[in-house]
Amino acid sequence: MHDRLTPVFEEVVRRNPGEAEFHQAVREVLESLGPVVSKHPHYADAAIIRRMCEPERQIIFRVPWVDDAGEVQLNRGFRVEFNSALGPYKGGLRFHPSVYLGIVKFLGFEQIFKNSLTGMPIGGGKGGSDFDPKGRSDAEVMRFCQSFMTELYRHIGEYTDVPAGDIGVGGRELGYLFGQYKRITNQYESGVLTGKGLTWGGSQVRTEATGYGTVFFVDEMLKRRGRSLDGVKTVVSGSGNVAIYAAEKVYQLGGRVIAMSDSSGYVVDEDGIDLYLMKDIKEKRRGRVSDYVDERGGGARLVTGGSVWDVPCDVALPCATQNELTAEDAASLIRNGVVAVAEGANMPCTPDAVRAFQDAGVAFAPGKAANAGGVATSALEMQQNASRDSWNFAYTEERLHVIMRDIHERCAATAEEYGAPGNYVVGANISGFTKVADAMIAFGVI
Ligand code: NDP
Ligand code: 2IT
Repeated sequence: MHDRLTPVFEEVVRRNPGEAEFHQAVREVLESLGPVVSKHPHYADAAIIRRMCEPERQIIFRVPWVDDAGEVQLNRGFRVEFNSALGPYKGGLRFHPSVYLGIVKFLGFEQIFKNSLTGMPIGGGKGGSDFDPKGRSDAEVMRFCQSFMTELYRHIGEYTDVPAGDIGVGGRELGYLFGQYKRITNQYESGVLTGKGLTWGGSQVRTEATGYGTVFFVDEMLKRRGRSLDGVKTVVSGSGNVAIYAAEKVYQLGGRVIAMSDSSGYVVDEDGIDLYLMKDIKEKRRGRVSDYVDERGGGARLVTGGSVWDVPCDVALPCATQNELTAEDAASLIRNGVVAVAEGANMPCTPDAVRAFQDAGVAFAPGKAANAGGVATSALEMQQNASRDSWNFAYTEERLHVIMRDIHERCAATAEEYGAPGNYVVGANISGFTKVADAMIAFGVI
């Protein structure tokens, strides 16, 4: 790490004890910024980078709610408003039992650079709760969401902070959240949330955007290497929103998805995962990948224990959660001849896994570039809401495609400019950083 950045990192660790994921995300960015600080030392002045590592505002609140048995349940809610240099805070809400301040801060920090990379006017933020929607009835999820929004509403707004979905927060949750916001404020403020339903202000392609965008990015990386997705064997981890639409776009571009997973195990189907069935199980019935194997029959098999990354493939798309792909997994993917890896999830590869891919010459796309299509399409949703317009699917998808090509181009060109050709991590971090830093410098000390 550059010697002007080491003290910044040490301060982050000291001031944010016990937040391992946040430290990991900050370290990765700071390790990339050496060349930019050497070339343009003013970026290390005026505590710009120190300020960037300190959230502008952090909100933690109590979320009490009543379960179906009439018992009072208690969860903790978070919203970290990290950086508003480029626009209103923007980023999803995650509902998962593992959520604590360190997870929300790592996600919020990543979001600053990701949102900058999209080229859209959006700052960075993230929120969520340790609430676990699994096994809860619709009525319980509704009561939880209403209680969560009863506090959150005073902190958000079209021009202030615009949440969306993430793990455990999809169309159902956003509906309950928007309904409660609308009721409390007595305003139909469409631009306050994104990922809304298509009949109440949502955008075409937002549901598909993160997964589609990730695969558009892979397509660009492969093109650079004179290859395409045609006939390519792909493994996708997870089977949620990002995973399902990454798989769908792989099929549309001629590839085949042979394995997917959830937290209970993974399914291998060498004939190609039947996405119609997987969607029905995951999106409609909220089932498990084991249901897929039971219903699909044929050669599909379920593996519990072990790692989905043991399945040989050409392209690997980690689309579940942070640190799900370790150095050991990277070694087995490399041994099996993987050509490209793109992070559909946020920080799914551990730092030593990333290094292993780069050392082995595997094309590696970091989440803040590869999965930026989701938030970029959220910004397109905000645009449509602001102009009271709604665009069709083909037009919106083309906008997403152009944005992903631009992000790829910007990362590749920046990596080249700073002496790290082909290193998309360096390219994404430097390119995302300079735009935010320039705005912060323009604003003075705030
Ligand atoms: P979903 O809740 O729709 O799906 C999450 C998937 O990951 C599920 O299959 C889930 O399995 C699995 N998973 C979650 N946590 C764990 C865990 N601790 N261990 C093993 N498996 C786990 O979430 P999304 O698809 O929206 O999000 C997936 C990733 O993509 C996250 O990292 C998110 O931050 C990132 N992302 C999402 C965007 C979006 O627009 N939704 C945009 C950009 C990034 P199970 O059901 O068994 O828990
Ligand atoms: O991690 C992410 O970029 C998201 N969960 C999407 C955020 C958004 O505001 O659409």
